[in-house]
Amino acid sequence: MKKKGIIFDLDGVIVDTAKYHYLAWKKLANELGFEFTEEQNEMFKGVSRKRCLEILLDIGQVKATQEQFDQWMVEKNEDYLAYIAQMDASEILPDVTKVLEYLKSKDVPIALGSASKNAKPILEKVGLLDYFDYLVDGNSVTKAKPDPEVFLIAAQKLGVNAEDCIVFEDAVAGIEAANNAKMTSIGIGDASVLSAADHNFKDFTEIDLGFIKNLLESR
Ligand code: B16
Ligand code: MG
Repeated sequence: MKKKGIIFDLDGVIVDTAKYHYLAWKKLANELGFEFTEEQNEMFKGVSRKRCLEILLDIGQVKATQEQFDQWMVEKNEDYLAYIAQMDASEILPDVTKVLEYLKSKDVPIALGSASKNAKPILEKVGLLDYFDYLVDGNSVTKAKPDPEVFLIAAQKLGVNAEDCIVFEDAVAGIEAANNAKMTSIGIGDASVLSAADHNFKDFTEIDLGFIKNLLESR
């Protein structure tokens, strides 16, 4: 049996921070004089903060100097951090801890592969940091998903071949990144949106531990 490694995305997989990102972006949009809808926020999932702001300014047709751009990035993040500060274990998505516990019991190495620069404080706040052997986040990558960089670095840290890694992701770009890295991709969310994934589940409550056992024992 080959050694397997597991990689979790953060936002939308472990915790639902998309709602906080949305509120912080919406506040900025409103201050700049335009609306930003939850539907538009879908485009922001798995996308870097900088790219999100570029898209937001396109939506509002707002032109920014470099100085304004940098200032709005900081402003949005400060608002987002205020939401994160309130987080606790109750925000862990259902059955995520069950799967993490199972993986730990089988000594499977676990990494985080997230676009967020706030990944570590979020895992600390919800009390899950100790489950992770390595964190690869927005501070450690140069190329955004769907580039496979974030997951390839995670595989390297885990000491596992890319094709022996299993990735849990909620974003289209994240599934593409996992597929580009030749990893097994598991889509968490709407299967019609994440149709490129190797396996699809609405959330972790749908995942039977036997399914994970089979993945760990395959090939
Ligand atoms: P931050 P993930 C992503 O996290 C979010 O889905 C995306 O909406 C956000 O813009 C990005 O992190 C950057 O987050 O502003 O905290 O650095 O889904 O890759 O865990
Ligand atoms: Mg995500």
